[in-house]
Amino acid sequence: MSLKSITTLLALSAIAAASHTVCAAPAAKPSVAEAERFLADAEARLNKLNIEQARGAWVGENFITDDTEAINSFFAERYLTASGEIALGARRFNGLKLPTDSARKLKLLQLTLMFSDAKDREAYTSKLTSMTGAYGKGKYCPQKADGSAADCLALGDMEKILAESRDPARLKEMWVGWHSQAPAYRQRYTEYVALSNKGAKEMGFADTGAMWRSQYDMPPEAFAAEMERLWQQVKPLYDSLHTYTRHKLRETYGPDVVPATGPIPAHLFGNMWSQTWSNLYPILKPATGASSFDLSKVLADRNTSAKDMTAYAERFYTSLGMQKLPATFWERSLLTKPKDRDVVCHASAWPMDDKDDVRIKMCITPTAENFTTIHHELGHIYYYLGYGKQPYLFRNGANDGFHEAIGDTVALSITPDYLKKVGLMDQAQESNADIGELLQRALSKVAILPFAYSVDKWRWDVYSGKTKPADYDKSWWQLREQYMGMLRPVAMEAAGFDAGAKYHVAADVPYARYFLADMLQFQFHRALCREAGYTGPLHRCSVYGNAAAGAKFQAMLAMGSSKPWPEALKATTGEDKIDGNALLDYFAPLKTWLDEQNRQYAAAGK
Ligand code: X8Z
Ligand code: ZN
Repeated sequence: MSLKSITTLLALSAIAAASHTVCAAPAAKPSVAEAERFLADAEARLNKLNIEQARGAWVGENFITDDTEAINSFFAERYLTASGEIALGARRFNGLKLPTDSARKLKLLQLTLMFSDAKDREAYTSKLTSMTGAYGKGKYCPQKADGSAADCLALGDMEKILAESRDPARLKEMWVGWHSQAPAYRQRYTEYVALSNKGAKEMGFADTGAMWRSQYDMPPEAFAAEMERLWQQVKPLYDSLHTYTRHKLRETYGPDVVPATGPIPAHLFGNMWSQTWSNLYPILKPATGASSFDLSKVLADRNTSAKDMTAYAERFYTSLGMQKLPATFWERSLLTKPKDRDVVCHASAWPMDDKDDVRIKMCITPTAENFTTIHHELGHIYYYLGYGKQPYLFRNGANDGFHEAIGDTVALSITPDYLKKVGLMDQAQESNADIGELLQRALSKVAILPFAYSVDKWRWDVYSGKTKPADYDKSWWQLREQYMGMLRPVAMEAAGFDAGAKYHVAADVPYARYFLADMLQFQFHRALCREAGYTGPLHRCSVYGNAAAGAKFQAMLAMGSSKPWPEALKATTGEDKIDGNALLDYFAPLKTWLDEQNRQYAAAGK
């Protein structure tokens, strides 16, 4: 069937669905064969448009100009037009008894926005691409004392200062400098939210947040309850880490900067969004018994190139039996920040076609944090390659949390023993410093939990209309205080837009995925270590080079989204629920240690 006839068919079925007159001839019940044909056509059409869309987005984010922004929206809009038409057309087959795979495809097709008005569709895509571009171009240009402009700082420059400086005034300046960029697109975001909701409602969802929560093989309310259950499970561990961190920050910055109780100013955590605190490790590390090993220093001293960093990660995956990255990956990826143009530096992984054109876009520098992130990005890449043979609609993660968890699972295997094996750590280096190692990991994996939960709690309320545009910042900081125990370092501004200073808000990428991934990766790690026959403490397990663990992992990657995620989880881990216990077990020795430190501080009256 040609594309044109699909469109005509869809238009007719939409009219039929809208008709309630009793005298109209009843619409013929569609047959299974028709449904199968519809699905095959839809997949072929979307596959083609998706390749175009990926190219438009790639140039849009790699060479930010007004023209590439327009190209990006043009192709995004074409895809959205088709996916909306198809989603509407798919309704005709709802209720028909179909083979399991086809029924699943039919359902997946309808989890989307749909705009019947082309003007809305155009406004929606152009606002989105322009916000992503504005985020990528954002710069803070400090003024010198004499009023003349100093060099402008890009986000990466400011992140480096936040990571390394211990001068609270400088930290505050960087924090405020970056957060003052987002108000420029606050109005656009407000309009974008309204448009997005319109598209969600046309498809039958209460709002866009409800559509996001519907992507998990369960009703949206059940998903929200799951998120809360998981948060309650891990909250005590976060609280212990937060309390310990407060004591250390007070020792560093003094009681005037860090209060004894209540929320802590957000600029002191070594990260622009205070979402991971790894850069505080030198302040927080145990007084005795901690390893003095510093991977960032090793990578920087050796001038490890972006390509070499990526090759370390690739070798981990090939050691598990996965393929080498295709030559085009190396030719087409962007691995370092270009000097002569604006790009969206936020790391991302791209499936460009239905073959093996996969790419990374990341501004890699030789740090331990980037070393982990490149393993994260290759996790996405190997998922793309792993499910590459699935039909279009199943070329996706079992859920988006799975997608985010693959590379993180691999990165949990970056242990001292592994680093020695690949020559990044001296053989003589102490590797019996468990608490320090666990603390270092907790500073990213535990610290991020309330952040990852509350970003979408904020958006769910924005999309539902519970939070009005005038209250964006009020609600954002109410959640930061309640869940993260943090405070805005300076008073709020009338038209502020702090949420927009986070990439995923400006680019409208859902965030609950990282919360789920944080739990899932420990479940996967435990299962893979078991598969490898490992029985020791989980933080010392590395599955590097283990074929059995690799085969187990690859089987999950190959499934894509062809089955409801609990089945993929069960096949890999034996569990069918996402659960915080694997994470809690992993960090149990650290929890005991943190609680003991906190007891000692309390006993000393601090
Ligand atoms: O955005 C990312 C990845 C790309 S999917 C670099 N992450 C989240 C973030 O940076 O906020 C990874 C962990 C959390
Ligand atoms: Zn990711």
